[in-house]
Amino acid sequence: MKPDLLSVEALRPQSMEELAQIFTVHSLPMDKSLWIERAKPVADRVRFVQTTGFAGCPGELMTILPKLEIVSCMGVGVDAIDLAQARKRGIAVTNTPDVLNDDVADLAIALLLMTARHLALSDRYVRDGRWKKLGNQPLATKVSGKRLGIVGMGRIGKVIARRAQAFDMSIDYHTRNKADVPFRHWPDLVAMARAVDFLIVIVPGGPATKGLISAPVIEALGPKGIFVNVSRGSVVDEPALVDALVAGRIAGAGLDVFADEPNVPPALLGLDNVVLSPHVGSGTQETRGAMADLVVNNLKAHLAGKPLLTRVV
Ligand code: NAP
Ligand code: 8YV
Repeated sequence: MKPDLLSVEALRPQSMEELAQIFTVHSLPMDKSLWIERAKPVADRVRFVQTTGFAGCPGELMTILPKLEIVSCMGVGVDAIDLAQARKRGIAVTNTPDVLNDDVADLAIALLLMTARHLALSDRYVRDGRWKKLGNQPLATKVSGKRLGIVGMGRIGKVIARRAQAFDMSIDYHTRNKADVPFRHWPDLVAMARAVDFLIVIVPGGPATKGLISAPVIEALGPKGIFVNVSRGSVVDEPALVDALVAGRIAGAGLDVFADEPNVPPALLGLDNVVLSPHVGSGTQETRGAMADLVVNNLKAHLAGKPLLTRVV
C-alpha cells in the first residue's frame, strides 16, 4: 500500500503526478476554513505533508496528524508552518532555498525600476490616451548611481546587491549580525533609512521581523524615498505604509507581498505611486519547476531513509 500524503496546496501537475505514483495523495481545498474537516477522515494515516510557503501548515492542522513525519514546503520562507510544534514532535520541515534567488532579486530590481520610473503609470498613460491628450508624462526619479539600503543580506539579499552594483548603486544594509559583504552595515535601521534613497526588504517573516519596517523607518526614508518589499507583508506596519503613501510622505512603493494575501489594502489600488504584484517573486516556469522538484525529492529522500536535501527543522 502507498503511504498517505496530504497536499495542502498543489504543485504543478507534472509534480503532482510524480507524487501520485509514490503516495496516496489527499488534496485540501483552497478555502482554509475547510482544511480540518477535509483532513479529518484521513488524519490518522497521514505521514507526509506537501505544502507551499503561502499555505504553510498551521498548528491546528499539524495537531490532528498524529503520525506526521515530514512537511515538505515549496518556498524558502516557512513562517506559515508551526515550526515550534514540528521541533517539539520531531517532525522534519524542508524548504526550497537558493533555486529562487535570481528570480526574487530580478523582481526586487524590477519593482524598484518600475516604481522610480513610473512604468506602470507610463503604460496606462499610453493606453488610455493621456499622452495624446496631455503631452509628456511628469518626470520620474533616476535609479542608476543612487544609494540603496537592503534590509536582509542573506541568500537573496546578496543577489539583489550584485544586481544593484550593475546599476552603479552604492549599497548599505541592515541585519542583526554583520554579513561577509563589502558594504556598510547599519545596526540602526532608522538611521540607514534616513541615509539611503531606496529601501528593499528581504528578511524572513515570522515573530522576529513582525513590524520591522515601522512608522519611524518609513518616515526616515522620507518624501523622496522608494520602498520595495519582496519578503513578507508581516514585516511592514502596513497601515503606516499606506498612510505615508497616501499623504506623499514617501515617494512610492513596489510591493509583491501583503499582510493578508490575497487581500490588498483598498487605498493602495488607486495610487499611481505604487506598483503591485501578486506574490510572484519566484513565479517563473523554470524556478517553480526547480522548487517543485526539491519538494518531491525531499519527500522521496525521507521515504527512502536518506538525508534530506534542504532541512530547516
Ligand atoms: P536568508 O538567506 O535566511 O536571509 C535572511 C536575512 O535576513 C539574513 O541576512 C538575516 O541576517 C536577516 N534577518 C533575519 N531576521 C532579521 C531581523 N529580525 N532583523 C534584521 N535582519 C534580519 O533568507 P533568503 O533565502 O534570502 O530569503 C529571505 C526571505 O525572502 C524568505 O524567508 C521569504 O520570506 C522571502 N521570499 C519571498 C519571495 C517572494 O516571492 N516574494 C520569494 C522567496 C523568498 P541576520 O540573521 O544576521 O539578522
Ligand atoms: C513562493 C516565497 O511563491 O519562497 C518563498 O518564501 O514566498 C515564494 O517563493 C511561495 O512560498 C509559494 O507559496
